[in-house]
Amino acid sequence: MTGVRLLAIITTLSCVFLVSTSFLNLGRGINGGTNCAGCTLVVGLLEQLADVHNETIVKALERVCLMLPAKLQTPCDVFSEFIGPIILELITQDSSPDNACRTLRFCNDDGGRQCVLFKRTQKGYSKPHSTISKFLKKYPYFVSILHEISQTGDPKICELPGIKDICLWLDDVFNRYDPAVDLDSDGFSIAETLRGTSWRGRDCDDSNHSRHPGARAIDSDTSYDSNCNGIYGKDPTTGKAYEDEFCGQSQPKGIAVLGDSVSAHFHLPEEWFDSQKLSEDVFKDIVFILENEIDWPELSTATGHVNNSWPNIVHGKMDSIYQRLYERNRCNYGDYQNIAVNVFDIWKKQGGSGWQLIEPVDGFHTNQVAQALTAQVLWDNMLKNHADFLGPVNPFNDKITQIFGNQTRLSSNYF
Ligand SMILES: *[C@@H]1O[C@H](CO)[C@@H](O)[C@H](O)[C@H]1NC(C)=O
Ligand SMILES: *[C@@H]1O[C@H](CO)[C@@H](O)[C@H](O)[C@H]1NC(C)=O
Ligand SMILES: *[C@@H]1O[C@H](CO)[C@@H](O)[C@H](O)[C@H]1NC(C)=O
Ligand SMILES: *[C@@H]1O[C@H](CO)[C@@H](O)[C@H](O)[C@H]1NC(C)=O
Ligand SMILES: [Ca+2]
Ligand SMILES: [Ca+2]
Repeated sequence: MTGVRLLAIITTLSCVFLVSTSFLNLGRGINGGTNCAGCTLVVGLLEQLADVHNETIVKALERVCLMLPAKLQTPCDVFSEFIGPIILELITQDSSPDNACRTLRFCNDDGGRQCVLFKRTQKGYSKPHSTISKFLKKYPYFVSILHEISQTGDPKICELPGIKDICLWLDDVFNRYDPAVDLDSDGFSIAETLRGTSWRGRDCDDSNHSRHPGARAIDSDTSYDSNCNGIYGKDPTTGKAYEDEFCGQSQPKGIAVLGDSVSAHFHLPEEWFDSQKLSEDVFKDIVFILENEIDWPELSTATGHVNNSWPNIVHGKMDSIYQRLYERNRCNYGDYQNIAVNVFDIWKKQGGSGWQLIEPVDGFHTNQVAQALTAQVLWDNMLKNHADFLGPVNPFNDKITQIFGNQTRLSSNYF
């Protein structure tokens, strides 16, 4: 049974929703929430595929499955063997995707209402519980897993065999806010994904933590490139260091972006969920994209730095503040950092939970606690890497306080 691998692919995508929301410990939503939405999309896509290509579901799935990169294949097989027969039987019974997922218990009728994504078919809507039980009895292994899961809450797609491995991998990817490859621990990497160069400028020497993008040029970079802008050495005609000659008076400026709403560029390509647009090409880079948490920092407003090489799933060109800084002044090369969610990491290391940094009503934007923490992280980063922007601590501060108190006399705005 290899036919239902596509299901695993798409369910992988659903996992992404799950893992990305579960790392914030957000609520699961009603009617089964993201589990239900994921399942319904999967089954709906299966039905469409068979329809569009006028072939058996198994055939269609086999074809699509071949589009997947190797890394996702084994878990797909495991999952296919587990759930394939169940889904096939459900589809053969002509139930709508909503009902199929209700039968599988990924969707439920919270408060007596059912939320549906697809048109209700006459057949199969509002199946009585006895029919569902009879159906599930044929699949004791599935039921035993459902039962196990329901001890801890609702059935979760991430608990299913095969998908579990994918979710574990994603969990690992999604919980990492520092580069996976960083031999000298300076926060900069030579690998692209896993919080690497897609997120922050490339480390030009991963064995020396004094050399990284945004570092201060040491000895004017006469013999080594310590700020990783690619500029070093001496001009043989003037005898001056190139860093001094070309960059010294140029006021080079990098960009560091914090705060999820500004920097995270999370979105799922519609081509992954549309049976008519599925092709090998739209899945070609799915591993890379997942390893970047579907956040596309390399194409984002703030830190974008590569041409859009996915015209089939990302529409439009890249333009970014970093790109413009670079065009304005070549000395700014590589000096970008997309470090938004590090605030969550720091908070969690202090024993907090992600949801404590989110406004409870809109469920997305950061609250005052997060704003303050972001300011602290931003300040520390400035202090460490760009103290020259801030100017020195004024040695006369104490004297000023001595003479002028808190200076409120001169200002109508107390703070
Ligand atoms: C779909 O496939 C069947 C069997 O292969 C064939 O008889 C039928 O004509 C096809 N329908 C269309 C619309 O191509
Ligand atoms: C590391 O890089 C800095 C700056 O380029 C340099 O001064 C230092 O000697 C280097 N250290 C080693 C061990 O190479
Ligand atoms: C993007 O494409 C343009 C034109 O093809 C090319 O000149 C430029 O070097 C590319 N930029 C990057 C970062 O690859
Ligand atoms: C500043 O000083 C004034 C006058 O001494 C005092 O009334 C006020 O409470 C002080 N404000 C703050 C924020 O400490
Ligand atoms: Ca380094
Ligand atoms: Ca340099």
